[in-house]
Amino acid sequence: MRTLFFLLTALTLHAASKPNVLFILCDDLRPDALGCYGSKHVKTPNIDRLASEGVRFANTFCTTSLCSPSRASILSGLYAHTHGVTNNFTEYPDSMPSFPGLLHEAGYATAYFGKYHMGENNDDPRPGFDMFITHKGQGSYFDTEWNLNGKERKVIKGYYTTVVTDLALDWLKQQSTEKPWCAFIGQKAPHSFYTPEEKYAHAFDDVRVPYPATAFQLDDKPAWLKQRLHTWHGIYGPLFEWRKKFPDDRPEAVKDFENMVHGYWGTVLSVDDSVARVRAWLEETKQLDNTIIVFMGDNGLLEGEHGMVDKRTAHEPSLRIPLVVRYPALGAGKVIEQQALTVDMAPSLLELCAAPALPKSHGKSWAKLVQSGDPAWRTSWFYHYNYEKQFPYTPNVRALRTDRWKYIHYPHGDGSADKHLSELYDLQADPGETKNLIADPQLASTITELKAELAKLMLATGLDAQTDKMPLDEGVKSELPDAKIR
Ligand SMILES: [Ca+2]
Repeated sequence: MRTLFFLLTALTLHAASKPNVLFILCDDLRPDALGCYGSKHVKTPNIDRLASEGVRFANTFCTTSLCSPSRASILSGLYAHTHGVTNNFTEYPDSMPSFPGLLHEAGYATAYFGKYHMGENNDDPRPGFDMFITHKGQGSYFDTEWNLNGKERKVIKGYYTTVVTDLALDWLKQQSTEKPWCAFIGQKAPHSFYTPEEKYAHAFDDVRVPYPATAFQLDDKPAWLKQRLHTWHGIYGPLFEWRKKFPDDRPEAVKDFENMVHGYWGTVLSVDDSVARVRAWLEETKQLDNTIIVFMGDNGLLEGEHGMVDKRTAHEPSLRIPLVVRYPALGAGKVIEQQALTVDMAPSLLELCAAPALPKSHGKSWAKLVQSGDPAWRTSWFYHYNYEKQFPYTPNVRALRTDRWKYIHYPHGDGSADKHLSELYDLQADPGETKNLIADPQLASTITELKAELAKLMLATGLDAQTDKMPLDEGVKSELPDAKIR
């Protein structure tokens, strides 16, 4: 009898110990737009609290700095060339395993609310989710038209960040405490075009925002950076409509840039309010400590650095994403300095949920790294991005980032020699990437080693000179992208 009692208790504990997963995925969020990553101006006490009660990854990166490819890497644990979502117009393949799909098979209730953005014009429910509420394309900060799990399409009045939180809470409140759940809140914020809630529209009026110093230090950089200055992705361009007449390189036109950054920050304040609401609900329902709360961005964002806005390049602001995980089993108040990647998310969450692993993953679970340290953790990784005809402002990019060095080169796309200057930065001495060391003769052997490491890491994911396909680089162009896909 006593044995049976212990057995039943153990089984009950085991069932109860399956954690829930609340995955809050922001869009184009820079770490430094959060208090816990050092923002002087943007107050995010609720996100900061997740960090102080959990784990803050200080050095997390996307492997492709573009919405859809990066989102697919988060779900699949794979680089873009393997999951196949190499641009913003490709659907996540139905047959491709994903961590929410595997959690669903393992008995989780699964749901997605908000911006999904794989398959530009498809707002239908996707396989692997019991509930799926999204919209076409980017959605709108106000009055988005939602597809409610394939049953109904309707405009819900109000601010996106509030509405998506309402939708998620409605579903969460219907879930049984007997069955674990995995829910995504896909925030639109702070993606362009940055429109804060009215109450936050003037939150930063007193903060002056100059162009970063690096915008004026382009002489040792490849020439395409200067060519980009006046385009859609340069600081003298339209700035996501914050500048009405462009290009404008007059010093006083920095006011448009400042207004743009204020707008971006303003949208983040509403995300912090959303985090407060879901956290309060988890606390009320006594699920807070049995829920893995992930707060993450999908890709980085340039905000004037090197004269650029938006993303795609291999420079630090384009690569860096915030990652905060609150789950008591991982410990509290920890800061992880090692380099973590988007492709680590799926294997990590599957391990923490004791679910079957992905059949294939380019990432690695950081559970051990966080809990007890992992001497075998990576010290280098590679980044890649393919030139887009729709956004002709960034060349093909292949780059290596080690704990100390970053090497970037720009293949032409037809196997011929590179036509753009490469870049080399000593990130320890120069974290802002102000001095391109590629021509330093004393570093010739270092460059040789870095090239070899890049080739080795790429080969480990199946990429070599023959298999690494990419479009032909047609150069930086001045025309604006199609209005429908901006
Ligand atoms: Ca994005």
